[in-house]
Amino acid sequence: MENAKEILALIEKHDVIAIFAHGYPDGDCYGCQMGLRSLLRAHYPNKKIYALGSGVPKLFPILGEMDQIKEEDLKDALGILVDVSTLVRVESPLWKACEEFAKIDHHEMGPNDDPFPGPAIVDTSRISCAEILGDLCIEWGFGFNALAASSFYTGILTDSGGLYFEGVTRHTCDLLDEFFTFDIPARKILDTYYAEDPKVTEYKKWMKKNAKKEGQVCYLRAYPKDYQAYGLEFEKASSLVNALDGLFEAKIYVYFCEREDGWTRVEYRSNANYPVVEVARSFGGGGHRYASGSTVIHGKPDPMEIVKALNRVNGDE
Ligand SMILES: [Mn+2]
Repeated sequence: MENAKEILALIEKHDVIAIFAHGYPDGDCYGCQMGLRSLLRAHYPNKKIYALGSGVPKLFPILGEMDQIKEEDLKDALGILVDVSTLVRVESPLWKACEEFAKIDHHEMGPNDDPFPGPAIVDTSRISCAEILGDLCIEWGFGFNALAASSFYTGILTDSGGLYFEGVTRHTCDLLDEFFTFDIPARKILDTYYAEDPKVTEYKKWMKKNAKKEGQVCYLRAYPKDYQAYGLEFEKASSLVNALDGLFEAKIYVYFCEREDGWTRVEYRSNANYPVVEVARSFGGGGHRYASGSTVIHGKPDPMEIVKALNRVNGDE
């Protein structure tokens, strides 16, 4: 890879290197940051190497914490983007303090994105950025260590849905084979990453207890006082419609979650092949055939009218 040499030359040139990732960090971008930081620090003990952004706090005890630095610390720095396609999508605003940039990624650039200002290695066929970075570190002659192997493992396993999604190849497995020459706390990493917040678990119990049934429809209305009692924000609480799945053996379930300003997110689901999208559309929303959404604003339309409309839906074949 031609750009691999160019990026390595930049790494050798700069005494300060900051590794950046995307907002709402996931296992792949955080794993790439932790893995690359660990290998760069091992290989260049005299350089300052930082991983910036919020990371995945649940995994900090296993894979490491993010660095807390100031803009001044990045004088003449190289910024390396991992798992993020453009500077504007980088989570930490500190990227602005860097002098030069490089990028390793598996995302497509948007048609309106500015060209990336530095050498980039992008392969959109890869299941995770960690897989590309793993190859690159081999090409650069950085031996892996247990922390880097565990970090890249995290990226590959989480972005591939546990090797489930399209895009996992023999090569993915070869890399994993390499990583497992180290003692990787594989089960612990994934258990920790996928562990549900206990507040969410408790709120879901409340949801199940308070849901109602009308005809073929299971429905629940939730108000700020309901989810706030469990310490949840609207964004999280309103995303939990699937907690109603299977209740009362209903064909359709619908969840009305109101925000503090009276705006209500309405989520419709059917796991029994009852198409809900037409009803969602008739109330100004849309989505997929069996998973849709709409909104209610200050009680309009009346949520019970939505429940009634859903009771008129017939199942597919
Ligand atoms: Mn990724």
